[in-house]
Amino acid sequence: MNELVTPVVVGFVIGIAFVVTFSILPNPSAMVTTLGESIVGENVTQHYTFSSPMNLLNAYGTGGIHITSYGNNVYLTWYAPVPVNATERERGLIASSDAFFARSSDGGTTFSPKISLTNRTMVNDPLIAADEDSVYLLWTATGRYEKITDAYDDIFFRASQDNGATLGHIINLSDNVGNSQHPQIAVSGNNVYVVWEDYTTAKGQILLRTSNDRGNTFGSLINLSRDTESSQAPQIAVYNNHVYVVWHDIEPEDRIVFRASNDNGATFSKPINLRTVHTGASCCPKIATSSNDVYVIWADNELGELYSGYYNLHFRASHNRGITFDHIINLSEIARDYKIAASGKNVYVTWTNVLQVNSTIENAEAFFSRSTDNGIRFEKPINLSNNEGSSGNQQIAVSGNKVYVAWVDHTLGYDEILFRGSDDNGVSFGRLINLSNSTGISVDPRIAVADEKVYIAWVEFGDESHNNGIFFVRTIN
Ligand SMILES: [Ca+2]
Ligand SMILES: [Ca+2]
Ligand SMILES: [Ca+2]
Repeated sequence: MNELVTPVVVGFVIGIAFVVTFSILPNPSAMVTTLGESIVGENVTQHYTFSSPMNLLNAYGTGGIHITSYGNNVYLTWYAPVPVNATERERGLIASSDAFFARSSDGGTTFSPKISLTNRTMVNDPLIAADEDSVYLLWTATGRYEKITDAYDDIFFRASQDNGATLGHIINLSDNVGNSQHPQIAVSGNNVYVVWEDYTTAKGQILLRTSNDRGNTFGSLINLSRDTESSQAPQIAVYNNHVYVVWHDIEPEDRIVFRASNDNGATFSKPINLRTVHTGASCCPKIATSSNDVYVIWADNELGELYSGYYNLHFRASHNRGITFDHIINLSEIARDYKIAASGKNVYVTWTNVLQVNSTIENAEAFFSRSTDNGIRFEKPINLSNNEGSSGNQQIAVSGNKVYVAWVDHTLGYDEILFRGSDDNGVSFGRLINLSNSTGISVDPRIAVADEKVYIAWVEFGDESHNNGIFFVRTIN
């Protein structure tokens, strides 16, 4: 689901990677004031200053970027098209892609050259997580195959124990006949959890593998779903030894299914269906946890399908580690593209509120709402964007009392990455900041936070103002 409000080039373009020397080009004259006349929830005492955008990779067709940070280290992964080699051509492949990794050990001032993560083909969905000196990388690619017609996706994993300086061997976590897709990763101490949807049987299954030694070895497969039901879109959250997994069952009816483990993923509770209505469609849960509390949001359209993009954003909280959940809170009736984060007793949700101007034009807005009582009540939402163009694809990051939201905005007539930060737990936000300032298409923002620093990366489809690439900014004092 997760529709973007912006055009995105999808697929593998057999690319010509232009090698261009790095440069910061002058910004076009995009005045911040044209992005929103009335800044809602503005607190002018809050200032955020970012470095000029740095192009980490002058290349076309990159996507799927993810960023994370720990201490002074910043880690980035993405996929990009690569030429088909002789073996692949022999096997019937006409396009291929690889996953890449780059790191900074100086707070995002400089980055290492990119390295290829795999010799597999058709790489997709790279993900990254970091904890202390460990870095975990995950991606989807073709498993063993003779001809592309008998190729199936598997989930691959690779760890570093030295801040990304060297990477360990590649582990194929699924290694089965049938597509293994849409992985998610969560980390707590020495424990690493990888969950994905798997089509080894006719129906989608939610599979989990756990490592208790920082990704050196993994335990056996656990099937969290039931063979008779088709399941997809798993999400995972961990807190100490508690592991929470939620997913979407599409058969025999739409359900949002939750299971909890209190023993580092060794055993799981019985499935709970969080969805209490039994008509219409639902989709795409997101999960967050803090201490004993677990929070889940998802899309619900009791009246029909979700194609319209108009649906309820439903929320439920558990205060006892997922044993029971409070009743449903309806956060919005015109939401899409939602995210959730938690810190202490606070829960933060951001989503796109869809406001249709006419049949072809919509003005979507980036909304934000918070709860300060573990999700029992939510405050009146703040319209973070409050401007005339489409605003959406928000990302949120939280650190202590800081809340950061970035999104894609089309108000200027081209896509820009906008940012607002809060240093008072989301009570108020500083001014809008245009991070990209380019007439080219700027999409897919990703935020990482560590040691009071904010790092944001996005994909740029360049024009005369900027080159193509993955662009990166960091907060500076
Ligand atoms: Ca597979
Ligand atoms: Ca807007
Ligand atoms: Ca732009």
